[in-house]
Amino acid sequence: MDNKAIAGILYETADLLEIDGQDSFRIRSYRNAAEAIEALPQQIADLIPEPKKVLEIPGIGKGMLANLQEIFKEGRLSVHADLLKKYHSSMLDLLKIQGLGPKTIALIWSAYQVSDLEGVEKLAREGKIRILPRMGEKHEQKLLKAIEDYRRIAGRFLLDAAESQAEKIIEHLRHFPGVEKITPAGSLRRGRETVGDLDVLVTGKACASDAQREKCIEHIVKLPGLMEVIARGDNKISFRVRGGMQVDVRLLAPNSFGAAMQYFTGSKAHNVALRQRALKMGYTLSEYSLARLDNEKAVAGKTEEEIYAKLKLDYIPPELRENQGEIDAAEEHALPALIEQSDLQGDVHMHTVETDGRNTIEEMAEAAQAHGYKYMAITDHSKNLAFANGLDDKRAQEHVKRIRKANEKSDGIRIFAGVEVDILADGTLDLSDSVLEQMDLVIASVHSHFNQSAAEMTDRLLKAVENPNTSMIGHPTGRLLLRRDAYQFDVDAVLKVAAQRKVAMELNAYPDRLDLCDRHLRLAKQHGVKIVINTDSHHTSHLDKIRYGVLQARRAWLTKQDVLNTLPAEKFAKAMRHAW
Ligand code: DGT
Ligand code: CA
Ligand code: CA
Ligand code: ZN
Repeated sequence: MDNKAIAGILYETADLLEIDGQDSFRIRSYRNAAEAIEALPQQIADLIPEPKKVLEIPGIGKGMLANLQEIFKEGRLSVHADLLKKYHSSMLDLLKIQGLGPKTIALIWSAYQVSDLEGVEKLAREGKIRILPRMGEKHEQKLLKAIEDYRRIAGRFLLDAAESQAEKIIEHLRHFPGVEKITPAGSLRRGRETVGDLDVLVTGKACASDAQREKCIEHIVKLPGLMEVIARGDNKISFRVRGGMQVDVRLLAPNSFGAAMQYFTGSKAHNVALRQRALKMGYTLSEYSLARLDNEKAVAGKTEEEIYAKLKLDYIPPELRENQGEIDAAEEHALPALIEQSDLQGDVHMHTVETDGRNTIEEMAEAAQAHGYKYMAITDHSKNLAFANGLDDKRAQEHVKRIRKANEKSDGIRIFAGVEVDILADGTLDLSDSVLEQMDLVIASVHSHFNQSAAEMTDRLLKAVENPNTSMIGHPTGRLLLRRDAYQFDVDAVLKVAAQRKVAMELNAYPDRLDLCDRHLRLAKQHGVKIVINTDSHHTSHLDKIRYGVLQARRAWLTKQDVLNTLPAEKFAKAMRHAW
């Protein structure tokens, strides 16, 4: 057992002791030991034969030494096993719910002998939590909300985290002899806003025989950061990496690589619909091939393209594979020409050192130019965002002058002067109209009072949309992925007025926002509202994040025509003044 596993047992024991109502000194001793062992440079297993050395580790006394000896001798810790018998391992999941501490869990246990998430949720829905001592209806509602949040968030990761993990795996495998292709599949390839587990497909000679795959898997196990192997088969390995992400790697023969790509890219709903179509046409579609039903002969499998073609469909880009009408559209040759990153001519939401950015106007301009953009905009914060050192009227005007000067000096990129102005609680904007009028573009954003009622928030946003200086609404729903829900408002009503007023909606590409989301973007398009894809960069390195925005735009079926910052500079400037 490695240090990580030992620490895990000790942490769990501490949690279970707490649920059991044991004294805090004892609980603390398990946590301290777990922390010490986690941080140890050498393996505790190597020290066990020399108990003196173990006792030298700060946080480990005689009692804990005995525990460790027991773990190594018996492969288990009896305190831990007994507690798990008394309660249930599902109790440990309950601890991850916000607002559910060991005391409450113990209380629920003693009243109902319930220890799992579903059970607690059921009790709360039946009103059985509120009647417990020190509880109440409000507490119960909060608990239900926390369970819901936990379900949605638990075990999911932001797109950029999944992508960088995929890159590490690619880097690790790239030079392994016989590996020819390594490709992420699953939700990452579809560009979903968050990723559950990471699916990676590998092919080449290294995957041709059992013996070769075995060797390749041996190499994969040495991936830096791999914490725990979950399952290992002859053409698949699942493991967990530091930070908790699960990765499924599959090794595939080259002649079925396309079928595997198609299958493991998903989505499940798309695959089910596609398989039904195949059956109707006399084929069977699997992760190995598209084959004839009558004689089982494979007719396609090497590439995805040939599979879709055999099914008499245009090629369906991964971002559209959600069973949202893409199969019918592909049959009718009616798939949209999805926007591409190279269509974008500028990025028009970025901050500088004048407020909470890390770089100067000139540095941001240089970076944007290196990105190949024809134009950009500096859009610093307004004064309501005090912690960001937001601009008041006077500073905003001085800043505009600086931006204009930088624009005159710059060669090859046009720098628009803009601002990201706060939409105050009452819907008015945080800078004077006379100042806003001097800007080339105004992004109006909500950064405060997120808890207004849906009706208030709708009015607030409508008022901002109706301000003649507003060019677009920034990160329109305010959500922070895996952290904070969108504020509540009537999206339809706001989009309707935005279409009339020709006010654009931002697609904030930052991977923890992706706001508007794919669903709302599609709705915006139906309403005739145009989109601007921005990074909201606070550093030159953030400009790269634009690709996550492009992915979401593609998932929403958007084309170049739906996105204003594909326009040349002059036309774009007019669009920011409600002329598109
Ligand atoms: P995630 O991991 O929750 O972000 O979402 P996915 O889409 O990556 O889902 P995952 O990892 O469970 O499976 C990867 C792909 O494999 C999925 O998109 C479609 C395919 N797949 C998995 N299970 C099934 C299944 O039971 N039936 C079919 N048709 N396809 C499946
Ligand atoms: Ca997955
Ligand atoms: Ca998976
Ligand atoms: Zn903002």
